[in-house]
Amino acid sequence: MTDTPSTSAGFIALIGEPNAGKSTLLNQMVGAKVSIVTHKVQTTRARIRGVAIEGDAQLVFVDTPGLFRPRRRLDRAMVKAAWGGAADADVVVLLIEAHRGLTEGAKAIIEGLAEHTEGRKVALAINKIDRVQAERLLALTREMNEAYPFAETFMISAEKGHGVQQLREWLAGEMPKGPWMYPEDQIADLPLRMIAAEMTREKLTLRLHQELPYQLTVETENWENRPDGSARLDQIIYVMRDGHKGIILGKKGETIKAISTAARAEMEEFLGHRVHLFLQIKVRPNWLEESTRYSEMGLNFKDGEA
Ligand SMILES: Nc1nc2c(ncn2[C@@H]2O[C@H](COP(=O)(O)OP(=O)(O)OP(=O)(O)O)[C@@H](O)[C@H]2O)c(=O)[nH]1
Ligand SMILES: [Mg+2]
Repeated sequence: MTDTPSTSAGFIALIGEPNAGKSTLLNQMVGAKVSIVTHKVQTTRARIRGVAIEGDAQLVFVDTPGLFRPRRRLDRAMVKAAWGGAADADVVVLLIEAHRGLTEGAKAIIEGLAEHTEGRKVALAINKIDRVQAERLLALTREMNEAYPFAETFMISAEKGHGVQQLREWLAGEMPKGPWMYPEDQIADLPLRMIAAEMTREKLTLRLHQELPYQLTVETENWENRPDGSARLDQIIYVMRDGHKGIILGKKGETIKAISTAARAEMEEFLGHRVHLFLQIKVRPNWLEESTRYSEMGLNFKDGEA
């Protein structure tokens, strides 16, 4: 007789430059959209956990904000959260974009790996392989492995799902033996009110131009489940300037209406019931320096100190 458990479970941090496809990969692994995705950089702001099961292994994926050179308090807190995710994980997966290769940003991350991962295995995932010729991948694999001793290299398309199963199986084999950390049917570990706020922020980011998405934040202020099975959600969009409010409202309120409709549809799909969504915009010139805003996002305010 042996009391070695048959199950295993562990944390896998997804790290990489902004836009590498970390959130797309998390959603692909979990099989549901728990982390928002846009074509713009710096979409994810905090660590988001998604749970997947492969055989006897429970894989807890930690999506992190992209790693870049931070300027603002918010940026610094995001980068700190990302490296913190790598430090707490059992295995780290570094994502790079196949068509961009070993960029300056990727080099900077590789320089930080040794310090932040302390002997933990780091796998390389070359993502977006659907965008390049196969020949290029071999050369890139060689170049990357000369830059860092990756435990394994995977070529994937997080969006299309190519190569994702191989990565999953390898990760399952790397998980420490032990009991599962979450119930079998749990796919995300972040409060629903935060997921709902993120959904609205995604729609705002997709529709607004230039710097505006980086100058706003969304919070779910009130969530009321109603007897008829629907829910009323009140959310606040914090912006920095009066002018921003006008842009988000749009002509005759058309922009905010479109954003609200799209966000509500996604919430209803995720929650499986009707949602009444009420959005309010508040001008708060200094929200980037308010600690409450950070805790609402799941970030540490102090991490943003220069
Ligand atoms: N062609 C292609 N596009 C992809 C793939 N994976 C992700 N993308 C796209 O890349 C963009 C960025 O994806 P995200 O998942 O938001 O990237 P991220 O690394 O989480 O970005 P941040 O949160 O900003 O750090 C989106 O437009 C995705 O649709 C892929 O395998 N192929
Ligand atoms: Mg992301």
